[in-house]
Amino acid sequence: MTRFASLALAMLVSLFAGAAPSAAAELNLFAWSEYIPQSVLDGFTKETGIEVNYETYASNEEMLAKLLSGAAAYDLVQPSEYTVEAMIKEKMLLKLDHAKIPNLKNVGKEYWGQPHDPKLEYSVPYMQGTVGIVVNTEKVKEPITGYADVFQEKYKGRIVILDDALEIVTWALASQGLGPDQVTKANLEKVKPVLTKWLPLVKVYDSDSPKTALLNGDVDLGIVWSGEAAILLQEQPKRFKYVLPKEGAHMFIDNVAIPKGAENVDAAYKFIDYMLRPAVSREISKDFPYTNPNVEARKLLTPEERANQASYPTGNPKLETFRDIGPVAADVDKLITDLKAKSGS
Ligand code: N2P
Repeated sequence: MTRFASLALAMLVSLFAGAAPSAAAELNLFAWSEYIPQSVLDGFTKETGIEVNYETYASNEEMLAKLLSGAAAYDLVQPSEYTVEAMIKEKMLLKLDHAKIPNLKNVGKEYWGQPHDPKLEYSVPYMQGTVGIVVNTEKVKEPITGYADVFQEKYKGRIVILDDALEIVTWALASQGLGPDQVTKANLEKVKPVLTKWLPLVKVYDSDSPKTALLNGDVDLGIVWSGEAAILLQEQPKRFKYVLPKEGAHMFIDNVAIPKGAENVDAAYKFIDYMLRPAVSREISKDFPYTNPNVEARKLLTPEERANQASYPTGNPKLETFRDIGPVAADVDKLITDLKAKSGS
């Protein structure tokens, strides 16, 4: 071979060697905001060479709408239990090959047998948590034990809540003795007057980082994700308290799942197994202190982390997961959108 020919051959080889892996080596991840540490994504890329394209959302409904619009193709999404149930029904999720997820064995046995996906055939638990009340005890001296205690006229303009229509509706239902499995059109009419009183009291709607308004002192009370509360308790334990409402609270199980039509299925499996490694899962808990479903990762937490009442509540709180509510979801959304518009938010 001439020197020129061998040079040309070497260039061709390097071109293909460079082109082939980069074409396959990516993962399009669509996940909740404030939920996956950048260090975990970087660690995954460093080890596998797979680039992660990371987009975030702030509600299950937002994720579903984007997926259904077909505006983008994702390889991995992060639905909560009730949305997993809906996506399975709509045949939107790929059936998982457990042989490709050896670290699935680290998931605690209480996460198997759940109604939304009893055999974890379509989804793998990522984090569990609750939706509860945070109180700034320096500013609020009266006892706060439930939703009705939060939404009082005297706290007007001092409240942050999640920007999540279904969560909000279930609080109003609970205040009327109705459970999250009773989201019907008739019951929405029933709680409309309650919500009409409640929503004008709210100062901030924030599902991304509701802890921020509390930390800054912009508000004194909040109804937030437990992991957000756990950070407040960790940073300022004397100032903040986490209360699980006596009427009952949502216990969510957030999962990862591969949507049908995903282009990088192997990369998705690799990520699922990677995030289930005890050390990696432990790293996630450090930044986002939700309830970790990974029993091996839990063993790596510090006693302080395990004692955090927002992450690992003790006692016997009334906690319920949500079920798929079907088409009434659109009514839930409209009710809250309309009431928010009326109350000027
Ligand atoms: C993370 C939100 C987590 C929980 N920012 C919602 N299910």
